[in-house]
Amino acid sequence: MFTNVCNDSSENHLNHNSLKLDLNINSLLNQKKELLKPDPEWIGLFSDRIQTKLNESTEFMIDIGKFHNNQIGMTINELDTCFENLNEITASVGANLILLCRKQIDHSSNFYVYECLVRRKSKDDDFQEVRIAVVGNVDSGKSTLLGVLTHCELDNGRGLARQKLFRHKHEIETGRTSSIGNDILGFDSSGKIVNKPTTHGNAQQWSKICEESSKVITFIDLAGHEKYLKTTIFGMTSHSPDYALLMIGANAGIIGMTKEHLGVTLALNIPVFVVITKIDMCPANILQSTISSLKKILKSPGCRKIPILVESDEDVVISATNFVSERLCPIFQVSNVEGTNLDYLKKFLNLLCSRAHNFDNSPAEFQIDEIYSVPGVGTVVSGLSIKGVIKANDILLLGPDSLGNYHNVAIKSIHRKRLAVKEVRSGQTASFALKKVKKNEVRKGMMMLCPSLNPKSFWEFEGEILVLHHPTTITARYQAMVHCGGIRQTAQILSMNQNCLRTGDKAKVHFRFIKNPEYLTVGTKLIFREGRTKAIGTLGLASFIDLERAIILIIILKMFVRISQSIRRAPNLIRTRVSCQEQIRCLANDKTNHFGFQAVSDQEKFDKVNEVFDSVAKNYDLMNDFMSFGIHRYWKSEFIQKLRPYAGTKLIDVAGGTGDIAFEFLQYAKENGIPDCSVTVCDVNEKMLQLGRRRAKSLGIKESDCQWIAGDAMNLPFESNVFDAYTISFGIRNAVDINQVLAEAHRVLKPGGMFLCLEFSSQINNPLIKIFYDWYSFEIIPVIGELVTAQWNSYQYLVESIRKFPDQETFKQMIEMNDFKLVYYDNYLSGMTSIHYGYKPS
Ligand SMILES: Nc1nc2c(ncn2[C@@H]2O[C@H](COP(=O)(O)OP(=O)(O)OP(=O)(O)O)[C@@H](O)[C@H]2O)c(=O)[nH]1
Ligand SMILES: C[S@@+](CC[C@H](N)C(=O)[O-])C[C@H]1O[C@@H](n2cnc3c(N)ncnc32)[C@H](O)[C@@H]1O
Ligand SMILES: [Mg+2]
Repeated sequence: MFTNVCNDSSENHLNHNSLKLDLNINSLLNQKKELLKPDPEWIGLFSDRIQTKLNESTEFMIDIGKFHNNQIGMTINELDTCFENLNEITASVGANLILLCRKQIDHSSNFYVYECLVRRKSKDDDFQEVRIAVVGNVDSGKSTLLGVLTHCELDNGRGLARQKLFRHKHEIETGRTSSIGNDILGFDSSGKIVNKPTTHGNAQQWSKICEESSKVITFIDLAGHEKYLKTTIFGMTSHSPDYALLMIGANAGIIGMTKEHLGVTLALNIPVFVVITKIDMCPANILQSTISSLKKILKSPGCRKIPILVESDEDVVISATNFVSERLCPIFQVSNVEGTNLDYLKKFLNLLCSRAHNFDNSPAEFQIDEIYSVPGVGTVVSGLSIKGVIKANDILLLGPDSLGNYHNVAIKSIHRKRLAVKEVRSGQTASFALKKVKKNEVRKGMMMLCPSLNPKSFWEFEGEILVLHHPTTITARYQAMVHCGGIRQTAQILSMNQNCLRTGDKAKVHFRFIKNPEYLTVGTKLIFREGRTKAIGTLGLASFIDLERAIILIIILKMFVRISQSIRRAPNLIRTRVSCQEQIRCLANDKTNHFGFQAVSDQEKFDKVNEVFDSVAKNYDLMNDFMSFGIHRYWKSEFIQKLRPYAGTKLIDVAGGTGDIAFEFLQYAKENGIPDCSVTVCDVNEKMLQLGRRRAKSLGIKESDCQWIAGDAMNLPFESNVFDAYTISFGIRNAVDINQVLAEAHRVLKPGGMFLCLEFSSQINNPLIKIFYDWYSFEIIPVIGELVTAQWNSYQYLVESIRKFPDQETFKQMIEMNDFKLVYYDNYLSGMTSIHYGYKPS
C-alpha cells in the first residue's frame, strides 16, 4: 500500500484559481444600485473587466448579491433583475452567464445570493480539455459510470452501459477492462451536455461533440484488476490527467486496489475525488460504514485530505471551486442504474478546469503515448503536447532512438479527439499523422521536439526517492520499472547515498535505463516499482537540495561571525535599545514628520530614509527572507495575482527597490502566456536600483521588458496617463508625504488604471498575533539586522516606521481622497500586511 505518502497538492494552478472570484470584477459587483439599474459608464467598465478576464481564462465565477460592509443578499426578484442585466452584458462580450446555485442567506430570511459562472462561447475548434483518470478496484463500476455519462443511458446492473467503452474482444467477453480506454463528455457554453443517447462510438461522433463543446472532459478508463496495475500506473503518469476519479462500490467498500490507486494519485499529486456507486443495491448501514472508513483514510496523515459529501448544488460549487487549493476531496454517492445524484456529478464535471499551465510560447515538446498504423494514412502517433504550439507541416525532431539520436519528422495532419484541427497547443492531447515514418521506428515514451531545443538523451539519471514499501532491503544493482511521464522502462540502481534502503527511507539514487536512452526533464515525478516494492520520487531534484543546504550553511556561518562581532560591541547596543512600550508611547509626540519614532523635518526624513536603504541595500534581499521566514514572497506573489495583468499591461512599480515585484510580474505574465507586458521600476535609491539591474541581468530579463529609473515617488519623472497599473510594495510608508505619492500615482495612471499598494499595517486584529508581532519586531528584528548586516538602527527604523503608518481604514480614505474609486483592501495574517486597491475612473 502507498498509505504513508505525503501529498502536497496545494500549488496554485492558474486555470483552477481562475474559477475563483475575481477581485477586479467583484468590486464592481459590490455596487447594488448599478446591478439593478446599470448606467453606461458602469456597463463599459464591467464589460472591459469581463473581456480582460476572458482573455486569460475561458471561464470564472461571480457572486451576485454580496456587498461591502457585510451587506449580503437580495430578494429573488431583485436577483433575477440583476441576473438579466448582467446576462445582457456578458452576452455582448461573447460569453454566457450560467446560474449555478441560489444560496439562501439563512433559513428564516427571503434573501439570497446567486453563484454564477461566466463562460466564453466556443470559437471554431477551440475547446477546453480536461483529463480525468478513472481508477478504483475491479468491478466498482468505472466503465459503467463512463458509459452512463457519455452515452446518456442508464445501466441495467448487468454490464449494459460499459459495452461501448471496451476496445478489445476479450474485454467485451469478460466485462473486465484490461487496457487504457477513452471516452469524452462535452459541455457547451451554457453548461449543457452535448452528448446524445447512443449517438457516438465512432470517429464521426467524437468530432461532432468537440465541435459543439466549450469544454470536453476526456475520461481515461483504467483497469481495476491487480494484474493490470502496470498499465493503470502508465495511464496515470503518461496521460497527465488533471484529476483522478476514485470509484468505490458501496457494498464492497475499500478493498483490493482501492488504496493502491489512491496512493498513486497522491504520489503524482493529482487531485482526487471519489464516486461511490451501486447505492441502489446497498443497505444504508453498509453505505454508512463505507463512507466512514473512506473518510478515515482520507483524513489520515498519509492523505491529509478534507472529505466533503456532495449533497446539494451548493456543495457542488464549493467543492469544484476549492478542489485544488483547499485539499478538498469531494465524495459523490450515485447509482448508475437508477441515476441517483448523477446530476451533481455532471454539474461538478462542468465546473472543473484544466490544471495545465500555458506554455504556448515555449519550444514544442510532444510526448508519444500510443502508436498506430492507419490504412491509407500511415503512421499515427498520439499523446500529450507538453509545451509549445505544433502546426501541420512543422518539422520536429523525433527520438531518442536506441542510440540516443533524434531524426527529422514532418507533421502531415493533426486531430484532436478525432476532429481535424490546424494546430495543437500546450496541455492538449492530439494525434499526428507523420510523413515517411514506419511504425516500428517509433516507441512509446519517445518525444517530438522543436529542433531549437537541441535535445539530449540520457542513459543515466538521478532521482531523490522515498521507499513506500519493500519487504527487505534495496541495494545497488536492484532493478525495477520506472514510470515517468510517458516513459515506462526498467532501470537499475547504480549507486545511492546510503548502503541500503528500507521502507520509509529517502535517498539520492543514481539509475541507469536497461533498454533505451530517454529524453528527461528535471522535476518530473517518477514511480519506481516491482511486485510489492514501491518508491516515488522526482527527477534530478538531488542537486537542488544540495544547493539549498549550501545556502543555509553560509547563512549560519555568517551569523556566527556577526554574533562574535556583536558580543564585542554589546555594551553600546544595550545603551541604544529602548523598550517596546517606550517606543510605542513615542507615537503620541508627533511633530512635523517622523523617522520611525523620531520627530524630524521633511528634508531630514528624506535623507535619513535614503541613508537606511544605502546601508541595507547589499543585504536587503537576504534579510527579507530571513526576517519574514520567506513569507514576503507569498505576499508579493499574492499581490501580482490580485493585479491580474492582461496582454500589453504597462506597469510602474514605485519604490521598486531590487525588483521583487517587477520580476514576479514578468514571471506571472510569462507563465500564463500573457504577451507584451512590461514594467518600469522607479526608486529614489541608486544602490537599490543597481542591485535590481544586476538581478535582472542574471535572470536573463530583456531591457525592453524592464526599465530602471531613478525618481522620487512624490514627483515621478513620467508623463501623465501612461501606465495601466501602479504598484508600490513596502515603499509608501517611507515617503515624506503619502498624499503626494497618491496624487502622483493618480496622475501617471491611465483612466481605468489600477492602483495597488502592499504595506505592513498598524492595525492587527488578533491580540495574540499582535503581542508576538510587537515582540518579534522590536526585540528580534533589530538583533537579526545587527547580527547579519551590522545595521541595528536601520532595522529599528523599518520596524518603527510600520507603527507610524496609518491603519487600513484611514489609508483607504486617503486613497479615496486622491480621487481613486472602488477602493478596497484585503488583510493578510490578521492585518499584519494589507493590499489596498483602487481605480482611476475612466
Ligand atoms: N446495481 C448497480 N450495478 C452497477 C452500478 N454500477 C455498475 N454496476 C454493475 O457492476 C458491474 C461492474 O461494472 P464495471 O463498470 O465493469 O466495473 P469496472 O470498475 O469498470 O471494472 P474493471 O474494469 O474490471 O476494473 C457491472 O455488471 C455493472 O452493471 C450501479 O450503480 N448499480
Ligand atoms: C522596503 S523597500 C521595498 C522594495 C521593494 N518594493 C520590495 O517590496 O521589496 C523600500 C524602497 O522604497 C524606496 N523609497 C523610499 N522613499 C522613496 C521615495 N520617496 N521615492 C521612491 N522610492 C523610495 C527605497 O529606496 C527602497 O528601495
Ligand atoms: Mg472497467
